[in-house]
Order: sequence, then structure tokens, then C-alpha cells
Amino acid sequence: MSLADSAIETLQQATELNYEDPLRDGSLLRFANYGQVVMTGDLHGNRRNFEKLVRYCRLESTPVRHVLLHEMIHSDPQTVDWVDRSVELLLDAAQWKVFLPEQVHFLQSNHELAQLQKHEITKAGRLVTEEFERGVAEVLGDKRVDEALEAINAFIASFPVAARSDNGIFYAHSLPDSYQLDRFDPNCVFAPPDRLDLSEGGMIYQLVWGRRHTPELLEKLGEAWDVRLFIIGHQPQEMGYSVQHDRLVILATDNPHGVFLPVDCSRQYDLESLIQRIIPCAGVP
Ligand SMILES: [Mn+2]
Repeated sequence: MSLADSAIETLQQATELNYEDPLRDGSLLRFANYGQVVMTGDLHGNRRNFEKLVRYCRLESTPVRHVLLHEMIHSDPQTVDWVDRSVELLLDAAQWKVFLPEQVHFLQSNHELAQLQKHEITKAGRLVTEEFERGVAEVLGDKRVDEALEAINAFIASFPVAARSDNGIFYAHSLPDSYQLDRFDPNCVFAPPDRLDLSEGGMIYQLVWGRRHTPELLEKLGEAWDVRLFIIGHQPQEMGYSVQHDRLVILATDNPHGVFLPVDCSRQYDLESLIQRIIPCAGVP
């Protein structure tokens, strides 16, 4: 079996498992009031931090622990002859899902959505979706590249949009912009993925692309989703994380200061006690 053959098979299995996830309510994952959820920030192909996350989580021996992954693809150029090999991280993550389907989960993000929709994102003048495709051909070979890209798209389309734990915490790649306050329907997360409006300007598009979050927006969303605190990624964090408006934590897992955040679902948190739980990847052996 070639690398492409096994990659396509893994992606197809992971796609099925995403749809069958028993925690799913439409496109929302609901975590109960026990166990742990490890929230990450953007990974953007950072395999070093991903491997640390895998080592920290020890999911095989910690069955009550879950992990949420998002924005795994589209890495930044390292050298002149650089190729975006972030598909390798995506495949590692899909494989992790296949091994431990009840504990590994994904959330929709704007880079993955852009790849699915061939929506051209430029990062410093580069077309990241095309660079990703070139990387897929390099990593998996040219022979089945179209089928591999198709399997990647189906995998991305199967992602839930957000998660919620019973102790009042909401997890997503981002939240809508505050100027969408009156137009955004918080109930969109309850729709099944095949009925989601992922198109430009659609509800999920707004949720994964938004950046300006005001106290009013968080108040409205908190009420609609019955949560007090939010953990997201999306906005680059050179020092690993930041906090906004006393209830929003923004994580990044894609740089040397990258972090992740294990949340005990049986525990009530305020912002201070939540950020004390943040773990730097650099601290994981
Ligand atoms: Mn993003």
C-alpha cells in the first residue's frame, strides 16, 4: 500500500468517525460535567508542538481526556526552497482520530475552510491554498493527488464547528466580528454540517473569520450558548496566549511559545483560575 493509499483510507475513516461522534449535537460537541478537554490554538503545521501535545495527552491511558484540534494546515515558509508540508500534521491528526475516535475531535477553522472552498488566502503575498496542494503532491506523490485532495476536503467538511462543556465554557476557532452582532444567529452551531452555510458571509464563515470581539458580543453569545468563558485561537499570539474582556482566552500552539489548555469539566472556573491551567508546549518533555 502506498503512502497515498493509506492517507486516503485514514482520511475517509476519520471523516466517518467525525459524523458518528456521539458527543455531536448538530455541529456542536457537548462535553459532560466530568473528564477533561484539552483546548489548543492554531497549529499551522507545527509538528513539534503537536507531538508534545500528543505526549502530554496520553489519551490511551487517560480515557476521560478529550482533545480539540483546529487550524492544523498552512504553515509559514522556513527556507527558500520551502514546501508547505502541513498535510503531514493533518494526516497525523486524522490517524489520532482513527486510533482514539471518542477522544480526538476537530473544530472548523478559516484556513481549513479556505482549503475546502479554494478561497484564496494570501499570507505575505503567497497563495496558501495552492502551496498546500503542492505540498500534498510532494508528500503523497502525484499519482493519487486528486483523490487525496478530495478526501482532505471531505474530512474538513465533516468537522464540527464548536464545543461546549457543562461548566460554562465555549470552544471554537474564533467568534464572529462584533459588527455582525445583530446578524449572527447563535443557533447556527446546532445545524448538521451538510446544512451549514459555509459560504463567504455565511454564519460559519463569520464565526471562523471574526476578529473584533466586544463585551456586548460576548454577553449575547454567552447568553445564547449558556456559557461564561470562551477559549479560541485564530489571532496570532507571540507569547502563547492573551485574554480579553475578562472572559475570552485566545491561544496559539504554532510557535515556540505555543500553549494548550486542559479544562477539568467538573470544575467551575473564573478567568484567573482558567489561565493558571495554561501549559506551554516548551514545558512538555
Ligand atoms: Mn484562523
